[in-house]
Amino acid sequence: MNLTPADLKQLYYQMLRIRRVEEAIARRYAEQQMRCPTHLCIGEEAIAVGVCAHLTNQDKVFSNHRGHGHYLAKGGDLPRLLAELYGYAEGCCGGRGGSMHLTDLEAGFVASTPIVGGTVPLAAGYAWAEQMKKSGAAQGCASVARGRMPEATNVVVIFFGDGCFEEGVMHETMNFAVLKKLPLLFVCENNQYSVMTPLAERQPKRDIYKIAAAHGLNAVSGDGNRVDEVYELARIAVGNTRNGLGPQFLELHTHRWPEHCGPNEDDDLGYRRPGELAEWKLRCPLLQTRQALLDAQLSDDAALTQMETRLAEEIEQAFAWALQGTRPTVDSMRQHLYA
Ligand SMILES: Cc1ncc(C[n+]2csc(CCOP(=O)(O)OP(=O)(O)O)c2C)c(N)n1
Ligand SMILES: [Mg+2]
Repeated sequence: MNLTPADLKQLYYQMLRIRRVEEAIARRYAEQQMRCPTHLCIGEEAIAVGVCAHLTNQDKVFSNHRGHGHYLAKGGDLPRLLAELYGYAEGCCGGRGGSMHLTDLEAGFVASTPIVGGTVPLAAGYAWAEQMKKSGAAQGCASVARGRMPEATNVVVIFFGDGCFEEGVMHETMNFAVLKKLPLLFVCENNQYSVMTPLAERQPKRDIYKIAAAHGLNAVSGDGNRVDEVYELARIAVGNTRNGLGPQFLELHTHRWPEHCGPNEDDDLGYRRPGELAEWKLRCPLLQTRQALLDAQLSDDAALTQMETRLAEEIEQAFAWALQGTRPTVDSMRQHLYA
């Protein structure tokens, strides 16, 4: 393992930050001020954090409808995320997109969209552009002609779910990415469900990562609730991608705790196996990491409480800023439209 004590503490902090932000959104949702559909990632935080820990500011992330964790882990601005949920012009998407259209170009978080699979080919296109820039093709081979060695490739990461893996565009994109040897990392968050339908009712019994491998990707699977495991698998996959070994694929097993869309729990609906949610809660990525930190005496109760206080303050301030937002004006309605 290449994980230092400082890294582990940082990973825990980032996961806790996402968890507390999501919980605060869930609490505030009942006030009826946020009117956009909101898909929370509580229970799945380790994947975004463990992968994004290896990305530079130049690397890019594309995400899906469940994107808050990816956005925050990549360094997206928290107050502007919250303003977006409230539909204010100060939001990261000008208040026009809501929870499922996030962007923070400065942080390298390019886009999330609600159309399942919609961002997958966009990420491939971005990776292709990065590859062309590196080879000099995009500048008419100027850097190659001058004999300059191009720098290591920037990496593009696409996060998506097990349901998305069933979209045709997913397979077209994997095929194209392998063909062109794109610097693209596919991260499948396999939480076993697409809305309320379990994987076993949607696909024959087989491993998702093996299908990716059949497309020619370097593909592995792992425990998406162990941030140390995600971190290690992502370290190798990001390194391979950066060093020109072509597209890589991670299938990470996890579980979403809240309802598919909205701030509540929905275990009473009965689409999960009895006891399934409780089992996953025992495997909480935060609990496991917290225990590891305490067991190895890398942290103590006082330090962890201080972390909580710091985060509570940050989140409260971010909400206070977001709530002072203004509505987009009516005369701006036709801006940013393409026809
Ligand atoms: C093309 C398309 N089909 C259907 C939907 C409705 N829909 C929204 S999220 C979702 C489930 C996606 O499941 P998965 O990719 O596993 O992500 P998860 O919600 O489990 O994180 C569906 C079917 C959609 N938004 N877009
Ligand atoms: Mg799913």
